[in-house]
Amino acid sequence: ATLIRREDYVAPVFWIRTVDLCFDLEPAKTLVTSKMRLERNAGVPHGPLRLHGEELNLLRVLIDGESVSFRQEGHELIIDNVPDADFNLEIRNTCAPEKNTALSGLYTSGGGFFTQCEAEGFRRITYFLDRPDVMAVYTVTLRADKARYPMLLSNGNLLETATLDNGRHLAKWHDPFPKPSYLFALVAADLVAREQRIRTRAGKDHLLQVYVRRGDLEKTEHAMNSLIASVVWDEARFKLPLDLERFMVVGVSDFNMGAMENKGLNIFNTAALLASPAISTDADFHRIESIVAHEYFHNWTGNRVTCRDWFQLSLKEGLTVFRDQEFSQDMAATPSARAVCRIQDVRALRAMQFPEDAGSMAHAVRPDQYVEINNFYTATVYNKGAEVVRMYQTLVGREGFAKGMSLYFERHDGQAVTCDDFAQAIADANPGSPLSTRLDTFRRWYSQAGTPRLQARGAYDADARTYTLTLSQANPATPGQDGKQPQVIPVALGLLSREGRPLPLTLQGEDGGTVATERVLVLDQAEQSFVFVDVAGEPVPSLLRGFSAPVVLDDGLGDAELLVLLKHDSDAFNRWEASQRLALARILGAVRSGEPLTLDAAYLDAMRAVLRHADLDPAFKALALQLPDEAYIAEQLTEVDPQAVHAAVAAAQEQLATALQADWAWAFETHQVSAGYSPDPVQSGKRALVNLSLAMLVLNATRGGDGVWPGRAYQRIKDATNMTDRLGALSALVNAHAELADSALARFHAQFKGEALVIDKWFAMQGRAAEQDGKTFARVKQLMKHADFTLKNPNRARSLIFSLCMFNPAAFHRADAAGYVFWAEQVLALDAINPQVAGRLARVMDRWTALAEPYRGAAREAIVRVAAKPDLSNDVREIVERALA
Ligand code: HT7
Ligand code: ZN
Repeated sequence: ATLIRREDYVAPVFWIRTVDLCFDLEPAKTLVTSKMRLERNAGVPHGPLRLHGEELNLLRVLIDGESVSFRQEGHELIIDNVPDADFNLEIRNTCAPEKNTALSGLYTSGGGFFTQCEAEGFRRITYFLDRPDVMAVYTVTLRADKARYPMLLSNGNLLETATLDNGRHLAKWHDPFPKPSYLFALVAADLVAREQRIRTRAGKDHLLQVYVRRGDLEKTEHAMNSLIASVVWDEARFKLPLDLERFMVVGVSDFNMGAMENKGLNIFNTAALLASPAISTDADFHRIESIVAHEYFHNWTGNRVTCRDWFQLSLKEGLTVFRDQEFSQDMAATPSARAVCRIQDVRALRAMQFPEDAGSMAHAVRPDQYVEINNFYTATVYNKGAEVVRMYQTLVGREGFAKGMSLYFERHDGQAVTCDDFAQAIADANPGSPLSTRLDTFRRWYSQAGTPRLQARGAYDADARTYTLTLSQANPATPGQDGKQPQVIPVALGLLSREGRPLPLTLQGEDGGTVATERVLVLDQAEQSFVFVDVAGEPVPSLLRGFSAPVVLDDGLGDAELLVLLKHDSDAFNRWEASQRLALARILGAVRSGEPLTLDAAYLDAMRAVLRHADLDPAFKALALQLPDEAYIAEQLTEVDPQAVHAAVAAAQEQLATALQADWAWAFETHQVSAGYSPDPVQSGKRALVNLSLAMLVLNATRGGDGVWPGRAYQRIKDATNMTDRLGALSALVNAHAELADSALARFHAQFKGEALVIDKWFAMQGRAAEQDGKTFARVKQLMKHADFTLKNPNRARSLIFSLCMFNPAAFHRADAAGYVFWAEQVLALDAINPQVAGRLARVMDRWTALAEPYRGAAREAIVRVAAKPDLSNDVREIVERALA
């Protein structure tokens, strides 16, 4: 395996300007003819032409119509003698789509052909300069059996169709936009489309199409509405119009990730596309909207301006996640619903990215090296990358950021560029801003891995009426990186009086005219102090509002201050944060002391007050009353005993259920939705609170409380008119290991037999069920033998195996090591089928060195066992070797 380093980047020796591809599609053997126009890159030294190719059968190579000598070395086709002037290169090869279980390149699924080329899948279709800085104009001809593959799609515009002999037909497509090979796509399948014509603000007409299998058409309405909303939003917010006459979206059920932004032909995992109230939860509707938007937004951030090399991945992914997060917030409309979006994004960041930043795979937002690029589609590149983009906006303001985006496109439209180019454009568009005066320091967000620790301490001087806030930062060492330098940390803050009133914020040296009650301080040194004047009494600081930087904050606040923030903070994010901190302190106290957890009256009363609050949004209440994720709790500990963490969380859950039983019953009864189903924030917020309440009531019933609730949950599963309520009731029974759980699961399975996406949920729910005496683990082992289970479909494999290993720490980390043995077996089994999916599963062990014994030793043994396998994929080998380094 070769280590690829960012600093070794060299521009390509050749450009490919145009490519004419012709496919004769057959599942066992597809013939690919590629005719390219190449040109030497005058800017780099002469060298041979080296094309990438994997798992291909080469038939012929012609230059300007003449056969030419070539060499094949590893995954390269090398041609030493090529003309100095522009020339035509023709290559003919075959590939085997039906054998392609890795789902990278051209593969078959459900009787159709689909492609996935990011990051390096195009080289599994034909020989090419498969790197993002080589951008070509594509013309694509597809030939296939007409009855089996009536739809023949590729990027761009349809030029012609024709009927051929032997029941075959042809379609020819042309994409006028030069693009890197990772954005190429083709689909040949028996599909139907939902269509919508739209006229954009710019007065142009476009055809939007969502292609799916025949029976799924009615599940595409939400995706189409999301797509239309995305087009409208990008034009309004960033003045970025749809640049294609036809924009197609296709669903496929075998897919490695959520979706792919191929130019004009997005391909989606059906799990990220199909929705109906009967089969999808509110969370599914929300997720689909954001993924449809994400892929659409890539049309500018990724496709029109792409990445120079894969180290720059966050240039498109961090920026596009930021854009989809902003879109979701704007769609949410009310301030409270916006805050709920932000809370959910931060929760995901902390549960996924913080552990990554502290583990064996820690890497910078712009990594310095990789063996397998597929391993770097990470929470750091995506979610921390989005936080970095958010900080630009915080530092230059919303308008300043939009100006920066315009300059970025003015400068780089049609180019393959770097994260530095983006930073420069935002800074240049905002001269004199807190960003442009600190740009070099700000850039450290791209180069330094690890989550910075921000410490804040306040000192009030009653005589001088000043409040001095001292901020300091430190960033712990990560593999290969110690001695980090200070970063730019925007700290949005407010000060509250002890009674909860917002205080005016005037810094020493400013004229007293400033009356803002919220402002942003910029920390760019190891330590800085800020003196607020005219402060009437000792304030309660509300720091890092809206989570203004991806850091761990230590503000030293105790219960009394947190209770003030929980009650009064005008920043909903920090209000939620206070609820989490109160819970976290109690759970960590129990875990660290080894004493059983007992929730105190102050905490329970505060939670009751939140639940019963007259004005708070139900969605917010559900989030505030949810305990922190076990993964996030584990991150606060230097040595983690997952069973002790789980025991404390389970005890907290039970006590919350019992102490607030009457309040949960009240919340359940008073938040029912009677109107027709809509996934909007108001309805979904009520359902979230109702389902949380029901889960608490069922849990309490199984612990000796009011025994009526399991029966009510069972009845609700029968009567529910939407999947959110049905699944909520089912998971209440399953998580509490209620007696009725098994018959409810059987009933649910029978009802949704044949609905693959719902059966995925059925597996996932059992894989994620709260562990109790090893029951969940035993159930998963049993389900691996279920007739509906298969490792070949990534959604299904994830639904059961990942649910256990990734999302159920207490069921996975077993003292008898059976969880780790299971993990090793599944990583190896998956690696033989689909290395990308296996690589993801391998990541579960990233944090093994933080485990307490006996988990630590057993985890190491399992990793060593995987690493010992001689023919591991690069994907898995890189992960396990980094874990053991
Ligand atoms: N840009 C895409 C990332 C991607 C991918 C998608 C599907 C299968 C394999 C893949 N490898 C990389 C998806 C996105 O971020 O929008
Ligand atoms: Zn993306």
